[in-house]
Amino acid sequence: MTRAALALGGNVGDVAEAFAMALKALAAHPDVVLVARSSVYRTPPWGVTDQPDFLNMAALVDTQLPPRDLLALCLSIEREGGRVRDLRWGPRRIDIDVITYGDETIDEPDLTVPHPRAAERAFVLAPLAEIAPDLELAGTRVDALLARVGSSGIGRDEKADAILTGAGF
Ligand code: A4P
Ligand code: MG
Repeated sequence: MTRAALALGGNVGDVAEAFAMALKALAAHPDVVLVARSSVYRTPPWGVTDQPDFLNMAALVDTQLPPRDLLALCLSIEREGGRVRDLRWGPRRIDIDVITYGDETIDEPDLTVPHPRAAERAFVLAPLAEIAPDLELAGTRVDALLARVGSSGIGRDEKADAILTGAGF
């Protein structure tokens, strides 16, 4: 079993419901154990800033799936979540990124792990610091990276969180 960190985000439609659906799909997979989930955070849009706030969260899974199969699972869950791929960094209902896969470094055309932009993104680091503060990205702990980038404008979304709790997560 390998422990992997996943980051979930979305800003279109009922994102909390999409998160619940995604956690359910992960937990239901025979080769995936859902170990932990963070709270849900409301975050200002990064990249393309002229779009609605995002909801973001993180999850830890233990899995027997090789990294590419874990990515394929995440992408298939994204598709079920109603995501339409169009504008890079643009609006979407749900996006699932593989942030780490054990301590493996993967550099392939369609899979880069650790996720190359995670270390500079508070919307990834804040949820991750809640459930895995000692996880390291490029040799630096997630909580230290979060302290570096700051978390202004980011707060927990109690209503979205309650939807996940209500769904049994
Ligand atoms: N890919 C390669 N490595 C990975 C990995 N480690 N995890 C490939 C997931 N996917 C990986 O992804 C395109 C391809 O990247 C995938 O098919 C996979 O083969 P994508 O999700 O379509 O690309 P993207 O999401 O448009 O671009 P990028 O740079 O991955 O953006 P992010 O990181 O997904 O950012 N602001 C806030 N506040 N919160 C957000 O969640 N998200 C984005 C999108 C922008 N701004 C945001 C947020
Ligand atoms: Mg992505």
